[in-house]
Amino acid sequence: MKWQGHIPTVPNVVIAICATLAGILIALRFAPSTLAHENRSYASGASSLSVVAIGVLALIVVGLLFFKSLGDRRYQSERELLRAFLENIPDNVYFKNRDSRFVCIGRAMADYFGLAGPAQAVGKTDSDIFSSEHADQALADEQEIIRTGQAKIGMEEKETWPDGHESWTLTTKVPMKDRHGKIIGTMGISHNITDRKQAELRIRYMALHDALTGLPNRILLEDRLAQAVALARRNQKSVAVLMLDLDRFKDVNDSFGHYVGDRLLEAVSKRLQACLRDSDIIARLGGDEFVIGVPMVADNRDIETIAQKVLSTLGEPFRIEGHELQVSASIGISVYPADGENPVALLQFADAAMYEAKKKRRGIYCFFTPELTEATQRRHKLENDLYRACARGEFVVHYQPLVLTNSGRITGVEALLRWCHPEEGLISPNEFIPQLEELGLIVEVGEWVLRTACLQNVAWQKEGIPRVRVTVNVSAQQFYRGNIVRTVERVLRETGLEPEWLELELTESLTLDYSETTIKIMQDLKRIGVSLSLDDFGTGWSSLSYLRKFPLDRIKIDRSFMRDIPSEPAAEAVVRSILSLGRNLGLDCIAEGVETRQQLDYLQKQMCTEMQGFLYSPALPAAECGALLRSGRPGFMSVPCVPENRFCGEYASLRNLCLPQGPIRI
Ligand SMILES: Nc1nc2c(ncn2[C@@H]2O[C@H](COP(=O)(O)OP(=O)(O)OP(=O)(O)O)[C@@H](O)[C@H]2O)c(=O)[nH]1
Ligand SMILES: [Mg+2]
Repeated sequence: MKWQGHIPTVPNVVIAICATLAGILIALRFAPSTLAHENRSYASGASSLSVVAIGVLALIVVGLLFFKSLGDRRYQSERELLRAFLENIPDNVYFKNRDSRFVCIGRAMADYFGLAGPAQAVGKTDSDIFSSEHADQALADEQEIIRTGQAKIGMEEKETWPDGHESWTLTTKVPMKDRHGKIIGTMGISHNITDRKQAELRIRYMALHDALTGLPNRILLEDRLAQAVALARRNQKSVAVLMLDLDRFKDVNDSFGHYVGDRLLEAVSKRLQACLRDSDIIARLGGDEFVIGVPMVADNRDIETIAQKVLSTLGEPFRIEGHELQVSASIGISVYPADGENPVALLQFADAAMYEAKKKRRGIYCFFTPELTEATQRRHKLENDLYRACARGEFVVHYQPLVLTNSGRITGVEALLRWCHPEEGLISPNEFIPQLEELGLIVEVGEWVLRTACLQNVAWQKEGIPRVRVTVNVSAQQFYRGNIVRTVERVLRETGLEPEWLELELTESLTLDYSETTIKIMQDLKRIGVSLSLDDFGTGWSSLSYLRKFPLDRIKIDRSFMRDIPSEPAAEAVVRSILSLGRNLGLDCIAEGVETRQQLDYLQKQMCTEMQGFLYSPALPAAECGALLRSGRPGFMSVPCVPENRFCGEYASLRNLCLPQGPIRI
């Protein structure tokens, strides 16, 4: 049964007084000497009075003892409850005196502190347990509670431990008062929220950092740049923003796989951090794009020194997963306050300058100039338009004849992608094909080109025109990610073109991956019955070993060698060597970019089988090319270039433009 009502507290002294009084009365009543001389009636009256008094006092004593026992039981039960609470509550519970020394703590808190038991905490302060950073704050909070009498409810406290690790608690601290309402200390309860807090911090970190390199992302970068700009404004200094993009990084992914690509990005980030100062801001915006913010710059010479240092540090070979990778980067630079006031504008201008650097010559840095804004706007517009171009059917395929050098007879046509922009007319493939790659549209568009070229060839064949092979360029993305074998099979089946009339042009850079995968894909393509040619031969590493390994039918000599014939003996020597190499390996050779009679004479002399170039014809719309095929016109033009063709001197095949044209420095 539980006692529900109020139990008066019976001090021991009251019981003692009552018991003493009762004792005195009993003594008086029964002491014979004291009563001997009293008269009998008085004696009998006093005797009965004292008996009554003794009885009353005895009752009082019994009553008091009863209440005391009840009080003791209640006290005992409260102590038990408190003990059970302190022993079992999983949160940290404590009582501290006015000096913020622990008077009592719960078992959980003792465990939390790493103590053998709660008793060990008595007399200790937070500074005996935590680092001073947290202890000072806790002391200040508790002293404020004692001073003001105001509780602190639901505070998030960060605790730093002597070994450096951190924990978080959700704490409520209230003043501890005695029965008279006097504040005698503080008491509190705190719940460990370290897991939740760490998850929150992780989410926050992820929201502000790049997952691969751990560098700040765009959001944090903009924030830091804003701080740098504010600091520079106060000190009349500049801030430089360097937008850095690795050159031909796609090739690393395509040749060695994304795993190696990722490791390279990490290594680049480490090198950047190592070569820059702690105060510099380094961020990764995504892909192979990094940004360096340099606060408090005095003049442009300092910026150039930094850009130069970054380029040369990245120029050192990287050793990744057993591969030695040689990379370069292009940097665009914008400067506060000369170019812009806010981070967004500075980043945009640095980006424009970076594109300019890529356009001029990769591996360099370029400062922003106002003229570049227009170019950037145009690029963004084209990007938007490109998405719609696919749906609206704005792409067309033109065909450039491949002819025998000795007779001028057409043996094939190369399918080349063109974009008829509704406002701007024909747009150079140099402008839009890299964007197709970036936007990830190249696989889709590449398949469309393949299908269109096959359909066109079938149409010409149906007309009875002498049969020629159609050559279609295959981008790296198509080759490795687009399931090219199944695509080619499907397109041939659907268009009805016999495989012998289709040739796929692969670029040398594709084949830098000597992996079994590359060879297997090539062999599967050969099994279908299509022929394979290696484009841009001589511009890459031209490893002779893969020429033997790969099931190729032809090699196409890069136009850059043709350009210097006959003026450059070295170019002649290279072409001669390639032709002889091809002959020895049983491969036909096609010379690209033939524009003059002298070049043709040279090729004839060197017994190069086929050629392609303006000397015979530029790339033509299907109808015109069909007319040329129908006429079977042999011979060559004397004019090196057809004026109405906007891409005079172009060799912008689909693949040529999405893969490197220069030596690949991987
Ligand atoms: N390995 C890896 N590749 C990525 C990642 N994010 C983007 N990429 C690839 O990075 C490449 C970035 O290519 P770009 O900078 O546009 O092209 P690039 O080949 O470097 O050529 P340029 O920059 O024009 O010299 C794309 O192929 C992306 O698929 C990533 O996290 N890891
Ligand atoms: Mg790049």
